[in-house]
Amino acid sequence: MATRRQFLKTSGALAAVLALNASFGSGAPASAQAPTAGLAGIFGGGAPLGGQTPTPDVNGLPYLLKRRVTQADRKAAAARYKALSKAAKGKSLRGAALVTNPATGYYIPDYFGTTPNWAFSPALPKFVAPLPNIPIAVPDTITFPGSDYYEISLRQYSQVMHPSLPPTTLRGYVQTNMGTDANGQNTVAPPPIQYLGPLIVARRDRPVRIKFTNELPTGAAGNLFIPVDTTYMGAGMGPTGANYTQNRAVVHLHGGTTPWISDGTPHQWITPAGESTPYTKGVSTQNVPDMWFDPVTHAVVPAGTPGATNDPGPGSVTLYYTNQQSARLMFYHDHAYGITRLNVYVGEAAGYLLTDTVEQDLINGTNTSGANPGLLRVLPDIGIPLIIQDRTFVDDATILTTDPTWSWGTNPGKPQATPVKGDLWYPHVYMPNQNPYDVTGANMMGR
Ligand SMILES: [Cu+2]
Repeated sequence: MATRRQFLKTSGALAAVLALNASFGSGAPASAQAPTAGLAGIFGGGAPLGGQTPTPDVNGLPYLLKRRVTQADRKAAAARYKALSKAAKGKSLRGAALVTNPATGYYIPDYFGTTPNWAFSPALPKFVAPLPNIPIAVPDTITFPGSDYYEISLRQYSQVMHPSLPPTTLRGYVQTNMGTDANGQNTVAPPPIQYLGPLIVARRDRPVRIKFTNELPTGAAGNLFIPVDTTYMGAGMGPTGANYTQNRAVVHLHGGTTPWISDGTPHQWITPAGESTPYTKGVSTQNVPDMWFDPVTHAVVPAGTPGATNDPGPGSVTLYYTNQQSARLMFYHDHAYGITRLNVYVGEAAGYLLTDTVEQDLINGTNTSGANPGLLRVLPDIGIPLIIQDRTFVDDATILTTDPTWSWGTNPGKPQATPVKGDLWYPHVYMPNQNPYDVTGANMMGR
C-alpha cells in the first residue's frame, strides 16, 4: 500500500498544478475534467489499463513520473487517436469533452482529451502582394537641441495583411509630431500608422528623446483580442484584488544602453488617459528629469518655465536613449508586466537602427572614424528595414472545428467567439506532451 499512499500524495500535488493551468480562461478547477481513464481503475485494485503493468520508477511510482515520451510513445498515441476516430464512424470527436464552466461561461480547457487547439490561416496565395515598406520616423532636431525628439503614440488600428484577408486588428506605434526640415523648421509630416513602424534611425552619441502616449481604447474595449492567461504573474490579479487592465504599455529599447528610468522595465507601464483602474501606472514609472511640459496644455516648454513639470500628462511618459554604443539594429517594443509577449504579438514592436562613423565611413569610402584607412566603400547604404515574422490568422470557416474553445478575437464570446476572419490567432490551451493518466505516458493530442 506504500505505493498507493505515495501516489495519492503525488496526485494532490499534480492536481494543484493542473488547477493552476485550468483556471486559465475559466477559473475552473482541473477536477472538473478529471481523466476518464479512472485512477481507481489503475490503483484501486482493478486491473491496470490495457492489461499492462506500469513499470515503477525509483520511488515506486508508476508512469506518472515518466521522464520523457519516446517517438514510439508518440506513434502509439497517434494510433490511439486514429482508432478512436475510426470507432466514432465519421462523427467528430472534437469538442466531445467540452464542459462549460458555470461560473465564467467559458469552456473548461481539455488538456488530456480529444479537443484540438490549433488553427489554419485562410488560404493565402504566395507572391501576390508587394513587399511593404516600413515607414521611417522623422526626427524633430530643434525642440531638444542636441537630441532627436519623437512623440510616439500607441493605438489600436487595422491593416490588410494580405489581399485575401479582411483588415486585421492590431496595436502599434505611430509618430505624431513633425520632423525638422533642411531649413530648421518642423514641417515634415510623420508617416501614417503601419504595422511594425515607424523605424527610428539614430546616430551614435546623439540621444533620442521620446514622449510616449498610450492611446489604446479604455474599459472593455481596452482588452486584448488574443487570449490572455490571467494566471500568469502580472496578467491577472493585482495587489488590491482587482485585475490589471490589458491596455497597459511601455516602450523598451531592446539592446540599448539605457538608464533605468527610461529602460521601460516591466514595472514602468502606463494606462491610457481616462482608464478606470486602481493601477494607472507601474510602480517604477519615471519621466526624464530634463524634459519640461506645461502642466495644463502638456506642451513642451523650456527649462526654467514657472510651473513647468516633468509629467507629460495623463497617459504619457518620457524616455531618454543615450545611443552610446556602436552601430547595430535594435528594436523597441512593449514591456508591460505580464502581457509583454501578447502586446508584441499584436504589433507593439518596431525597428531602431543605430549608425555610427565607422559604418558611415564604410558607406561613403571615408575615414572619419580612423577605422577605414583603406577608404573602402563596402556598404551600399544603411539598408532597407526588413522583418520576417510568423503569424496565424483566424479562418472563420474552420476555427471552431480546429479550436472549439476559441473565445477571443474582435468578436469575443462565451463559450465560443463568433469568429472573425483575419483576426490574429494565438495558442491558448497548453496540451502537454505527457499524460500521466495514460498507461503509455503520452498525450494523444499533446505537443
Ligand atoms: Cu526585448
